[in-house]
Amino acid sequence: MKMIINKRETGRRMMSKRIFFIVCFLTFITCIATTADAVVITSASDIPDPCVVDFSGITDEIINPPQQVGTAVGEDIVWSSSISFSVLTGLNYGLASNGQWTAAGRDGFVGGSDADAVMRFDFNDGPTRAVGAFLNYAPRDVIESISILDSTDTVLETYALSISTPGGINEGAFYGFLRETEDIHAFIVSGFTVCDDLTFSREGCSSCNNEAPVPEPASLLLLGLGSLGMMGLRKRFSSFKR
Ligand SMILES: [Ca+2]
Repeated sequence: MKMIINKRETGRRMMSKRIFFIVCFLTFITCIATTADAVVITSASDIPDPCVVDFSGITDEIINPPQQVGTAVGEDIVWSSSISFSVLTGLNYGLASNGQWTAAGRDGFVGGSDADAVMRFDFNDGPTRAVGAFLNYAPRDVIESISILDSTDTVLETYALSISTPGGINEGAFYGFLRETEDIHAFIVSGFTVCDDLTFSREGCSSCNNEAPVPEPASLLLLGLGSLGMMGLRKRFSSFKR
């Protein structure tokens, strides 16, 4: 009789330990998923309700930022730069070892024109939850990067770019961010960078194609691991009953 009681007591303790570890594991995963709010995206198709500023219709070179660039999509978007000779251009643009962007091929874009350039796009009609652009740069001894800012100019996320297109013509890569909440007020592009097809999320925008939003990896991971945890818990409860 004593042995049976001891056995039951040991089983109960083991069960409590298992439940404790499973709860700890799920809490840990929830913390990771909550912290990973923004996701770096590498395709314009990852942006829900995309609105695209393609900078087309510029035939010359406009220096002296800031400039209004959102008119074509019915938005107030101001492009500015820390460097006075950054350009909004419809001309050819050399990118050193990464090749060149041409007037005909890219039909207008913006260029930092200096390794220290910090270009920014301010979404003055309201924040967005996703933003990105087609990018390249003339490699210099700096870290070229993209960032997003909230309403107080606090950096929400930043990402170091790595683009290599030796001798390429009009080549580059799309990079941006997707967030769970609509809190991106500005998009920053740093370095001797060029930037075209600024794409952001805006419901009802005139250039939207309303593609279905892509589920975020962090949410999927949480859902998957949560289900696995529940399955394990159920299995252990049923074996304990037996
Ligand atoms: Ca363009």
